[in-house]
Amino acid sequence: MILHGYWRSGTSYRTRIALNLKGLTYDQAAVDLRTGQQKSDAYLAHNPQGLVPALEMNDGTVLTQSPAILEWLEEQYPQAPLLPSEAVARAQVRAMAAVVGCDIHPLNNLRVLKAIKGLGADEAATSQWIGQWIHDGFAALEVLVARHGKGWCYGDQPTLADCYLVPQIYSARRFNIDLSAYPHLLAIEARAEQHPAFMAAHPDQQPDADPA
Ligand SMILES: N[C@@H](CCC(=O)N[C@@H](CS)C(=O)NCC(=O)O)C(=O)O
Repeated sequence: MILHGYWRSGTSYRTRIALNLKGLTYDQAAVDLRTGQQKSDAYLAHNPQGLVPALEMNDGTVLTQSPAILEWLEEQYPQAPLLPSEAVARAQVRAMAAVVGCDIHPLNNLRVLKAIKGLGADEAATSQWIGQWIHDGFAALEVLVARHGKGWCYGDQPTLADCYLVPQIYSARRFNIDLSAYPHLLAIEARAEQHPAFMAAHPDQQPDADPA
């Protein structure tokens, strides 16, 4: 498999975590978002939406949209399950993932930030916008993790929810968001820093990492 992605992209990061948790090997093809490579003809052939990630299978089939990719991985590779066995618990894990995937990340994505800047938002207004959606979602997740977590977002094993949360915390740190109000989320971040699948998925560990 080839993961087309970008080292600092949260959606690529969440996909790498899921692949690693399942013990799958994959190659990576870097799509440089800074230079607009996601809009190149070559990449648009993989994903007409011009967004990363895309997962190319060995037979050439390409999957897009990280939620669909993660659900496919879960169905195709049931080892190290990312979802609990009970239906209500599965819905609760998916709900936690959706707080990030539907209600935080899309509002702070590169193209959305470019759009609000294009409408006249300056740096301060853009930072306020970013912080608003992160705090809104993290406040709810803090309650949910306190309720359901026993070391991870849900229970004592990493689930889909952790695949989404950890990259969003990384992104919040890049945006200098004060996370002190979220001790349960910070405990998961600390745990992920010690977990091999999360460590290997970290942006700084990727072949295209360019922290300069
Ligand atoms: N819902 C999509 C969102 C993908 C997405 O927004 N990817 C970002 C990187 S995290 C991207 O490619 N941004 C490029 C751009 O905005 O031009 C998914 O989960 O795969």
